[in-house]
Amino acid sequence: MFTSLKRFGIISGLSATLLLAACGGAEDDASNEDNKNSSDNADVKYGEEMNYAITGIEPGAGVFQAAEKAVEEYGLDGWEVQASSSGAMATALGEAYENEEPIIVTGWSPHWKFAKYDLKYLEDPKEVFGGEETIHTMVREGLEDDLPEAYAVLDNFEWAAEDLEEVMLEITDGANPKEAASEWIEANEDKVAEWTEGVDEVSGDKIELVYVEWDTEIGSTNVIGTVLENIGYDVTITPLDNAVMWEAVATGEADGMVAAWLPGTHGELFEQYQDELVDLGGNLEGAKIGLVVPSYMNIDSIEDLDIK
Ligand code: PBE
Repeated sequence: MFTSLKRFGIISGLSATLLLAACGGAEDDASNEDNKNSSDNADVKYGEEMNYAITGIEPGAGVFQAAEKAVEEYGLDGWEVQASSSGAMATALGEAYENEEPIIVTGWSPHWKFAKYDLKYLEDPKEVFGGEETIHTMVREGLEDDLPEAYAVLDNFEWAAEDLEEVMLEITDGANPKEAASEWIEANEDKVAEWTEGVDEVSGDKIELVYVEWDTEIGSTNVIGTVLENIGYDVTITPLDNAVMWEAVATGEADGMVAAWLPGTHGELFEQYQDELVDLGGNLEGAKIGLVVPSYMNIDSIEDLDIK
């Protein structure tokens, strides 16, 4: 399923986007070439057309809070980051894209939207959105003693942006998240074997992972949850709000999560809870957040947004 040429093309395209996004310098060069007169951009008045609204996601998300900070720091008077959900943001983006209308969304990578649409991050010279991030795995204190096999698997869990993108694309194309996870696991036995190497099977021990219904986390949590199920765990995955997810692991109500974006996006939550949970380190490198627009928009930087 993942090997069809079309899909391969989409995934390679996405990887290139991430690569460019990851090396800010290269991206800058490319967009400057596309848009020789960046001073032209200053004349483009998108604000009114967009009702001075940035299409946000859940207000508890780090990227939402960073977007509000950006409005402040760039002096975008009159602009508002509208609370929504990740799903509604994606729908709004798809609709605007179809009609070639301007839209600004709070975006992140890895994400399937870069494979489906031609998009770009707005430059962020004040670095309000931070740089490249790593997604960490966090577990509750005591998990190593209570469920050593699960602890080992969660500790070993590590994959590439391209892996998660494959799962996300399947889900956005209509696959049930659990089925997409199982398919990815079947197609990537070698990778999964590294996570479960030397780990004994268990018989029905209960484990609860928490996550937020962001596309990235739906994909990753379903994959690691299914891997744990395959070695014999009785796995529950529970969607929560961002802050509640952190709190649940810190208080030991939940066993773990694979959704901690650091150092920037969830930096404050990490600071708040770091003494009460166990950081198992990165499970994915090269993640990123920012303001994302369709490439057909004649604007390159947050600084170029017109104020009311
Ligand atoms: N996200 C996806 C999250 C982290 C993962 C970028 C929407 C956030 O902003 O908190």
